[in-house]
Amino acid sequence: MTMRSTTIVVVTALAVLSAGPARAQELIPLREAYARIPLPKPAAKAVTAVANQNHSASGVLKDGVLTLALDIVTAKWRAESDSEPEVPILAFAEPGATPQTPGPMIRVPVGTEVHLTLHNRSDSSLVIGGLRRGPNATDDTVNVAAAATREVRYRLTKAGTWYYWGAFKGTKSEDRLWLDSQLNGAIVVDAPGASTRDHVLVLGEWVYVYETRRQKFEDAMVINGRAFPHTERLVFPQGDSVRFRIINTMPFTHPMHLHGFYYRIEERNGKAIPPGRRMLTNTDLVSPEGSEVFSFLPTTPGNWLFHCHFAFHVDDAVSLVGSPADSAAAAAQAHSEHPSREHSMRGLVMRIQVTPAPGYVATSTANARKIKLLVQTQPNRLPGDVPAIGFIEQKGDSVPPRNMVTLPGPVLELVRGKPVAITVKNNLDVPTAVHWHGLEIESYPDGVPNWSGMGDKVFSQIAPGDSFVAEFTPPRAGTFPYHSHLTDRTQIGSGMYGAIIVTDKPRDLAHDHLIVAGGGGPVIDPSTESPFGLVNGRRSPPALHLIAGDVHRLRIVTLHPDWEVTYTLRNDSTVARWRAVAKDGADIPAALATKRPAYVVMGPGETADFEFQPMVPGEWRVDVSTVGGWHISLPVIVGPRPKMSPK
Ligand SMILES: [Cu+2]
Repeated sequence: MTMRSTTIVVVTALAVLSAGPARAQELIPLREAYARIPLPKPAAKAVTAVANQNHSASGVLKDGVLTLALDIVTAKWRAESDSEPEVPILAFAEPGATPQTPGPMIRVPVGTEVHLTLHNRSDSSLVIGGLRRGPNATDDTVNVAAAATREVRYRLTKAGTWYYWGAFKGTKSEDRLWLDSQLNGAIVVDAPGASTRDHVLVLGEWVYVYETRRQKFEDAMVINGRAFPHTERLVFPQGDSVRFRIINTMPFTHPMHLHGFYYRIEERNGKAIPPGRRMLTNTDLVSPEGSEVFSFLPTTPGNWLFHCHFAFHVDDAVSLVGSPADSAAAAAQAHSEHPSREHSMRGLVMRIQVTPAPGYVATSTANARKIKLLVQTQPNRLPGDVPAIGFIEQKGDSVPPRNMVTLPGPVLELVRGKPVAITVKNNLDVPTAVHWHGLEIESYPDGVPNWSGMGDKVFSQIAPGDSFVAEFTPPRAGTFPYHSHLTDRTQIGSGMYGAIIVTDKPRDLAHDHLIVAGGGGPVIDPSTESPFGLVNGRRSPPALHLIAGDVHRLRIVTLHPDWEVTYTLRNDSTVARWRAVAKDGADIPAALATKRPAYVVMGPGETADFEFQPMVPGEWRVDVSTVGGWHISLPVIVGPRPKMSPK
């Protein structure tokens, strides 16, 4: 995990929570993040920049030479709808054309020579980088003084996906905050014969930090220059394969999650992955300032999402909606709740619609096994006497106490190919929704409020006192999470998550162990060291018991809404070795199913299965920790194999 540069004083709270050089005291109460501040105003001479969906390449390609001119201009831009706040940016533009964010895409066959003219029409001296990939790529930059023109010629010799960027002179791409933050443009260099039928998605952030010590900020996170719900809506026919090229221009990771389908990662950070080593996944951490190229087959029609799984990258923390135009308005709003906070996703989200093939028939869920989950609160359950929000299973007719939850939620043990009907009863006084993360099921039970489903049959949120029956047939054996899909930071953060284990035969609990790390309460006090995380529902979780000499499966489910989580299986002197066997419920390719040091970093929504064979009795532990946040140790006690009883 790469951190934001420690040379800059200003670190956004978002970056602190995701990957920043956080000390505990730098964490702020999230309500402070909502105290709105006045936005900077665009200059009078600024022209309006438009969102660039990267549908076409720019410049003129002739005889192996791309001729391209890029101006850098002072612009104004709306990250959200045309009625939402307009903010100042610098933007790339082809001469005489409308400026764009992200800038014009450079897309050429490998070996193309580029003749690039850069003309800086802004008042600031800038540095442009990322134009080519090489051993010293980060230092391979061009300075362009204010009003100056520079010509550069170079050859793109390696196929891959990355981006060019601009920043104020003397700074680096990771230092950018707001004015220079949208100086990004996709670069795709295609291998000979490669298909260009794909979608290039550039993830960006505009962040205006008002006061560094309290870290008040206004922030927008965008995909191709627009924030959800104004991102492009993608429509694919069922059964027609799709390729995404994800480019992350931010200096921290994003756990990108695709609903409904697995994708296979073909390229990471500009490097192609050989076919035998391509992971099948549905949630993956895109590297800071990195890229990922993957393909998927939309086999099931309906409405789906592709989104970041950090809760605060898909909620109002990354929206300018409601940002005040002046400081008087800011003062008036300073302590008010954001009006839309409870209801909508924002930021790094895209809608995907898959149109049904003729004659499509949904998978039957006849004779489904019935499960009933209640969603409720339990007062004072979490550290700091905070109420938990979570699940509890109702078995038969005996209704569990109304003020009790199970942390994490009950393990849902499902059988591959066998339908279930899970009734979710909402005993909260606010709406909720439940997502069965990673399961390749029909759209309607997928759990995204006002979106999951098809045609007229669309899931709405589960109102207080109401129930929803999610009927589906899990097609794949593996380890999965389930969790709230509404106001994630509050509901997942307070305990509304659990594990689904799909198997072909009952689990051997002596050799099959579950580790669930998730939210343990929303952020309440910046000075508290680690109130936020739970492992198997506890801050001091009970030990796992293993048998020496036997092979054990450890299933890890990561569902903390705000943190990347690191797991290390070790004792005081040694990090153990384990074999990776599955990720996100899918078996990993044989070439990658190797023994390795027992260490893994996971983002929210990811699962991973490992095999561990301790040879002798002893004590181990799984250290579960986050950067600058909480740390929890899970004891692992290896005992001798029980003596066989005589026949
Ligand atoms: Cu994110």
